[in-house]
Amino acid sequence: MSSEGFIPLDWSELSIQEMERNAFSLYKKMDSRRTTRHFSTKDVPRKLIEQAILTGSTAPSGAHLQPWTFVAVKNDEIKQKMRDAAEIEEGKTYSNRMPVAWREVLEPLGTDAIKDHMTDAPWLVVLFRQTKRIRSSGEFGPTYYSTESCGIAAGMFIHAIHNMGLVTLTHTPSPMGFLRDILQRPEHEHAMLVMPVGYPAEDAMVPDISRKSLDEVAVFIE
Ligand code: IYR
Repeated sequence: MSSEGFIPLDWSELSIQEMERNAFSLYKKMDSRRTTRHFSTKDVPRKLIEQAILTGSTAPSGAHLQPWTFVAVKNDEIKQKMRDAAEIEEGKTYSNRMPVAWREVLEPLGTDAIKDHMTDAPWLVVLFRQTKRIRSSGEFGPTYYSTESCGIAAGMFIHAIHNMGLVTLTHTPSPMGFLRDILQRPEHEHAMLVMPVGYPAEDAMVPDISRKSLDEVAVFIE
């Protein structure tokens, strides 16, 4: 491999003890993350949202195309518009589009078509997936693995929000086409997730559920 265009990797080895300490403390931190639908209206400085977006944007991506746009909405009128549109779609989903097999797994989570979080949370961050990019010729070209790339970026954004002491929710109003219209994004951008960000409400509740054990989620072949 030619070294032109490459720089040395900035990396230093940690002891196994340090790695174990870091691994355990990150696990404890991430295991304390919960998704709540109950947000306070307390303001969050824009700087914190910028920092979380920058963290999400460190995600690896297909051909390093970074095929994401994070739209962070604080404007109350726009948030209300987004909520109204989401409630119309979700009203249809919850009342007749949702099959029984889906309903039965959602029931313990207590979700419904009322989207208070979309106007209570001070920020609504919408992650758009870019399906195309501009080539050096000026024409559109495809992006690669944009779903995987944006999924990773969303995970890192969620991590950043939790790490700074705030809460978020991965909300998926469906279908999501209205977000492109309201937020005036180009046709090649597809909304993937709406993430309200803020402080939890004082009386915020979460479902009493647990996570799968290591044995249930992993197979080791040594
Ligand atoms: N999109 C709806 C329904 C919903 C679907 C799943 I899968 C969830 O884990 C939670 C909700 C909503 O956001 O309410």
